[in-house]
Order: sequence, then structure tokens, then C-alpha cells
Amino acid sequence: MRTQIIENCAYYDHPVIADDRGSLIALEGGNILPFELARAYFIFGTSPEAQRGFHAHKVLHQWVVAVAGSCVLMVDNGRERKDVELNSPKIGLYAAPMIWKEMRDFSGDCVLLVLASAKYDEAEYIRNYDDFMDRVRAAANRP
Ligand code: T46
Repeated sequence: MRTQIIENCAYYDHPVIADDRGSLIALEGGNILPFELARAYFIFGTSPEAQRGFHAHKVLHQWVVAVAGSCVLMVDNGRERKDVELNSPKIGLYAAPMIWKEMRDFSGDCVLLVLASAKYDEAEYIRNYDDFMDRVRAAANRP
């Protein structure tokens, strides 16, 4: 099931394959994920005071899963912003390009898995919020 959070950002229930041995979730590029998978990374060992993110991506699509523990992810498309608690491996948050993200309130056991549509490219990040908003406004004014 898809639940829209804000425009261009939604969370999805993962299909869970469960039997008496436990559960398995498979995420395939172009099938469950609305992009082909080029990179996976994960964030762990975060302190409860840590804040991460504070950027948007020009072209990158991402799928974010708290495979263990929990954290709060703030998503902002330049028109609206919302806090989402990620606290289950059964939920994936999809963020299209041009979503500003901030992460906080990590539990000590949090492992945040991120699946991405391209390899790491620092030039593709927008790390300044005013720059992000300028780009949002420019896109809105484009015919
Ligand atoms: C995002 C959120 C959810 C690499 O060398 N390769 C990589 O693939 C990544 C993701 C990062 N790095 C380097 C770049 C920095 O020197 O690792 C360092 C920490 O990265 P950053 O400060 O961007 O980490 P976060 O947690 O603020 O943001 C990360 C991702 O960068 C970002 O794309 O959406 O997680």
C-alpha cells in the first residue's frame, strides 16, 4: 500500500515473505523500487543527539528503510514539510529528486538502509536551503 506524505514523497508497505523461520523482504529495482538500483548504503552507530541530512538531491531517487530501530525523517518539497517516524523494516520511504531531508531522534540501535538510483556524486547534492528554494521556485515558474 502507498501512503503519500507530501508530493513526490510517499511510504510503502513492503511485501513480507513470512514462514515459521521468520520473514524476508526483497526489493527489486524497477519492480518494488520505482528506479533501477545503483547503490546501497546504511547509517548506523548514530547518537540520539545526531542530526544528519540537511540536503536535497537534484536527480537522485532514494528508498529509505529503518531495518532496525527508529529515527525521524523530515521531508520538505519546498511547498510543504512533514516529519515521518521510520520504525519498521516493513516500511520503505520513497523520495523523488528535490526533496529536502533532515534526520534526527535516532534510537541507539537504528540501522538506516538507503537504496539509491545512482552512484555517489557530491556535485548532485544541494546542501544550502536557500539554493534549494530558488530551484523549487524556478521550476514552478517554468512554462
Ligand atoms: C541522504 C541521507 C538519507 C560517500 O562517500 N558515499 C556515499 O554513498 C554517501 C551517501 C556518502 N559518502 C560520504 C560523503 C560524506 O563525506 O560520507 C560522508 C557522510 O555523508 P553525508 O554527510 O551526506 O551523510 P548524511 O547522513 O547527512 O546523508 C546521507 C546521504 O549522503 C544522503 O544522500 O539522502 O543520508
